[in-house]
Amino acid sequence: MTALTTLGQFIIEKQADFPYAKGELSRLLRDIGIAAKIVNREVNKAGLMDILGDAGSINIQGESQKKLDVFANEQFISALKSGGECCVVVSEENDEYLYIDSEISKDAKYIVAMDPLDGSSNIDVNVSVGTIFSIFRRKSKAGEATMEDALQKGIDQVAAGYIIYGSSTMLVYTTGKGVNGFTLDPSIGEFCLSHPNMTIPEDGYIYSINEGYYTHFPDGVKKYIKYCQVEDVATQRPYTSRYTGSMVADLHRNMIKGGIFIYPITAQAPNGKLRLVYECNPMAFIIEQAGGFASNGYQRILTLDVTELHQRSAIFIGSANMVKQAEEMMKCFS
Ligand code: AHM
Ligand code: MG
Repeated sequence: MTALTTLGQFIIEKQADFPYAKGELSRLLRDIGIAAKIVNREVNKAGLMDILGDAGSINIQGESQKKLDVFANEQFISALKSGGECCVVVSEENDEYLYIDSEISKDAKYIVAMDPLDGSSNIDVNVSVGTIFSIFRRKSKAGEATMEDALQKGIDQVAAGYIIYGSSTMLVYTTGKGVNGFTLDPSIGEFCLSHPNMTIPEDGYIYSINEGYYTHFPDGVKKYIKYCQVEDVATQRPYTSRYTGSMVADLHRNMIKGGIFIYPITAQAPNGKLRLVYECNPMAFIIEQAGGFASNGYQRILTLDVTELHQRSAIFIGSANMVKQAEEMMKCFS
C-alpha cells in the first residue's frame, strides 16, 4: 500500500520549489482547500435543504444568482480574509474588486480571482459544478492595492486551480510546475493526492460545445464541428460529443481523456460568454501546464490584454493538436 499524501502535506513539500518564498502562497492554497471542503459539504446537501432557488439578487452580468453561489462566494472570501495572505479578491459574484482592508491582509502579496460556483444552473439537477481560482502577486508595493493589481494578464498567474464537486470531489491545481489532482476522502475530511503530474493527451476524440447555438457560430467553428462529425478511420472520426453546461466538468473530463472544449463568440454573445479573468485564464494556465493549449481562436488566451474585471472571451481549450486545428479553421474565415 502506498502512503497517503494529503493536500496540506503536498503543499508543504512543494514549497521547496520556491526557494525564496516564505510560505505565503502555500498558506493561501491551504485556505482555499479549507473553504472548498465547506462548500463541498453544502453542495452535497443541496437536494436536502431549502437552499435551492434564486437568492433574489442579480449580478453584474444580469444573471440571477443561486443561493449556493452566494454561500460559496462568502466562504472563499472569509477563508481568504482570515488567512491574511490575500489583499484583493475578484469574484464573478462581485461587481467591483474587494480590497481586504484588515491589519493582517492590507499588505498581503497576493490577488485571488475566482468563480466561486461555476455552472450553478446545474445544481438544481444534480450535475457537477465547480470552483475556479487564479492567483497573482500584487504589482503595487504596499498600501491599498490598485486596479492594475487586479487586471493582470493570464501569463502572470503564479497559481491556478479548480475544484470539481462531482461523483467525487477533486481539487486540481498548478503553481507553474505541472498539475496535480487531489480527491476528497470524506471519511477523513482530507484532499488526498490521487492524480499526480496530470497530463492531457496531445490528441483527443471528444468535442464539447453547445451545438444548440450552431446557427449563431462563426464559420470557422461550424467548419470545425463538421470536421469532428465526418467519418474518417485514420483519425478515428467521428468524434464523440460531450457537453454538461459545467465548464469545470467538461474540461476535467477532457483533460483526462483528451478533447477540446469550445465556447466561441456567438450572435448573442459577440465577445463570448466566459469570463477571461476567473474562468478562461486559470483554466488556460492549468491546461497548458498539463501539456494542452488554450486560444481565443486566434491568440493564446494567456497573452490577451485584460482591461475589465468581468471581460469576456471566446475560448478553444484542450488537447494541443485539436486546438491548433480549430485555430487553422478559424483562420480560413478571418
Ligand atoms: P456561469 O458562470 O454563469 O455558471 O456560466 C458559465 C457556464 C460554464 O460552466 C458553461 O460551460 C457555460 O456557462 C454553459 O453555457 P451555455 O448554457 O450557454 O452553453
Ligand atoms: Mg462562471
